[in-house]
Amino acid sequence: MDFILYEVSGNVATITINRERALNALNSQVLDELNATLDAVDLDTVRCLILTGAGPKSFVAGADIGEMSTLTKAEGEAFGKKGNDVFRKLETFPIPVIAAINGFALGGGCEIAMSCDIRICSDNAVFGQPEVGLGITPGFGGTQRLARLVGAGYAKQMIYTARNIKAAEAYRIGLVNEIYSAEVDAEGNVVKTAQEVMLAAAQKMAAGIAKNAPIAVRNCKKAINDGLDANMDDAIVIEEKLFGDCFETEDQKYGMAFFLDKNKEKVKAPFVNR
Ligand code: CO8
Repeated sequence: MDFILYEVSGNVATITINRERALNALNSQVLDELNATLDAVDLDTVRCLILTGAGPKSFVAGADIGEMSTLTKAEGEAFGKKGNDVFRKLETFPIPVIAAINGFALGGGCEIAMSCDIRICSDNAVFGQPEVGLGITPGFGGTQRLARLVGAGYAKQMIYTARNIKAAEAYRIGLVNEIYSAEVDAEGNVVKTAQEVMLAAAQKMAAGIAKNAPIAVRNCKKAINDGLDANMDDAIVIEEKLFGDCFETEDQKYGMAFFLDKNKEKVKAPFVNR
């Protein structure tokens, strides 16, 4: 892999888009490598993924404008499909994915973040869908996911104006869940950068998710995702099936037996993912 780093620590894996000299812009090779990386995740071990970008400046500064600049209509559509297929794989990935956004999240960068389950960012993050300023529409799901996440009004404003927004505004409209700033000592020296603080928070959140019953967590993701696309009557049935699916698993039996056990000295064992 030239442009993707993959690290596993305990039950948490981190995928880093590593094309720093182009601010981690997504070209075809990055998309292919990301696709292959997702296919290779060992779901017996990994229970939560973190997606981030290399360097302190940019998460992903969009699709690669150089590569797109000479595309024909058919090639443009094919490039859009390539991105959409990978992003949809991320969105429907069986385990939760946290986007740890360390700077620019523009165009395809904002779109890939929106394909993740949870978004947190450092205070230098900048979000935007600048495509109409380049003569195209958002093409990796931006028109669809942004409207679903922040409502049609804000989505249309961001997309039509092509105006970038800072972390505080992204937080206000619900595009990110949390913003992290640098840790400074009493003299004002930076002890940890905002990026380091945010990545530590992402690891902590991921570890917190990973210690819960994995089959239940996966079923929650599927219930929320599938239910959002259904009417309430069908959505409730989706939940019922995924709720029922958890019963008779070893983790359900153990989790409930642990609660019911009145022995005060008991220590909770890790869930076994069965
Ligand atoms: N594509 C290719 N290269 C990029 C991109 C990009 N999206 N963004 C940055 N780079 C490169 C620059 O060309 C530059 O390279 P070099 O050093 O070789 O000149 C390097 O990264 C550093 O960038 P800058 O010098 O511009 O850094 P600045 O700090 O001055 O500016 C910005 C940072 C503001 C992020 C600026 O780089 C910028 O505006 N980048 C483009 C952002 C953008 O418009 N993104 C949206 C692209 S369109 C898109 O994502 C559509 C997705 C759907 C596609 C559907 C396909 C059909």
